[in-house]
Amino acid sequence: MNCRGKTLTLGIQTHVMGILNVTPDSFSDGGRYLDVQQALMHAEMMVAEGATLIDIGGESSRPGASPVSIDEELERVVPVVRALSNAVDVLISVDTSKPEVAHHALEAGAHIVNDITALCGDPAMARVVAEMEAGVVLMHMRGTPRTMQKAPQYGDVVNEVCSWLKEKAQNAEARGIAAERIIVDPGIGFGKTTKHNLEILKRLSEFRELDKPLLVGTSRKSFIGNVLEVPVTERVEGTAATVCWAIAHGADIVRVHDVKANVRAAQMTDALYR
Ligand code: 8Y4
Repeated sequence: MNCRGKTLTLGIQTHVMGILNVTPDSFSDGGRYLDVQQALMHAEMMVAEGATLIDIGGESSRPGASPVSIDEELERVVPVVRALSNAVDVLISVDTSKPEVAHHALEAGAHIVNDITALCGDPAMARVVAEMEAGVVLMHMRGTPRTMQKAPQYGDVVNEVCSWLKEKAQNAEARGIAAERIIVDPGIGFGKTTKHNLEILKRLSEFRELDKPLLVGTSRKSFIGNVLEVPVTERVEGTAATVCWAIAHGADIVRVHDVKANVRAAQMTDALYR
C-alpha cells in the first residue's frame, strides 16, 4: 500500500509496529527538547530492533485516562514526528482522533493516521486523511475509552466486529479515502472481555474476508494478564504467543511495545508460515 508516497509492502513479511508514547506523566519544565530527544532515541532503538512502522501517540487511550487539549497534543506529537521522519526510513503512524493533530503530523512527515474512533469522532478527520493521501487504521471499539469496559456484550463478537469494520471501510471510501489505503483492526481490549478477545484471536482468519490489510494490537493487554495471571511488566512471552498466532491467522501488522522479542517471534513465524 502507498501512504503519502511511501510504500508498505504486504504479504512478504509481517510488519512490526513499535509503540512510541509521548505522554509525559511526570511534570515537564516546558522545555520539550529533552522529551523529543528521548522519544527519538526510543524510536531509533525500535527501528534497530526491526520495527518497520512507528506509532506515535500523545494521548493515552487507556480506560480512565484524562483528555488532552489540541495544543498539548500538537506540542507533544509534531516535534517527535518531524525529528523521526528526518532520522529514520520507516513508516510513521500517528495515534490520534483529532484532525488538527493528524493534519500537522502528516505535514511533519507521518504517513498513516491510527484513529481509534475509526473516523467516527470528528467528521473532519476523513477529509484530512483523504486530501493528504494518508493511510488510515480503522479500529473497532464498543463505546468510548471511558465507558468501553462496562460489561460489553455481543451476540457473535467476530461477526459483529467484522461487519462493523466492513461498514466503516465503506464509509471511509465514500468519503474519498482510497480503498488501498485502509487498514482494519479488531481493536483487542476495546470494549471486549477476555473471552471476547480470545474468541477474536481464535477466529482471526475470518477478518480476511474484509480483503484489507489486518493490524492486531495485543501487546501487554489485560486479557494476557488474565490468562497468565501476571502483571503488565511480565507479559512479553504472552504477547509473543499472540503475535505468532495472529500472523498464522492472517495479521499483516502487529502493534507492540517490546519490539526485539516480537520481531524475532514474527520472523520465525514468517519462516514457518509465509
Ligand atoms: C499495557 C499498556 C496494557 C498498554 C495495555 C495497553 C491499539 C491501538 C492502543 C490497538 C490500534 C494499549 C492506540 C491500548 N491499542 N491502536 N492503540 N490497535 N490500531 N493498552 O489494538 O496499548 S492503546
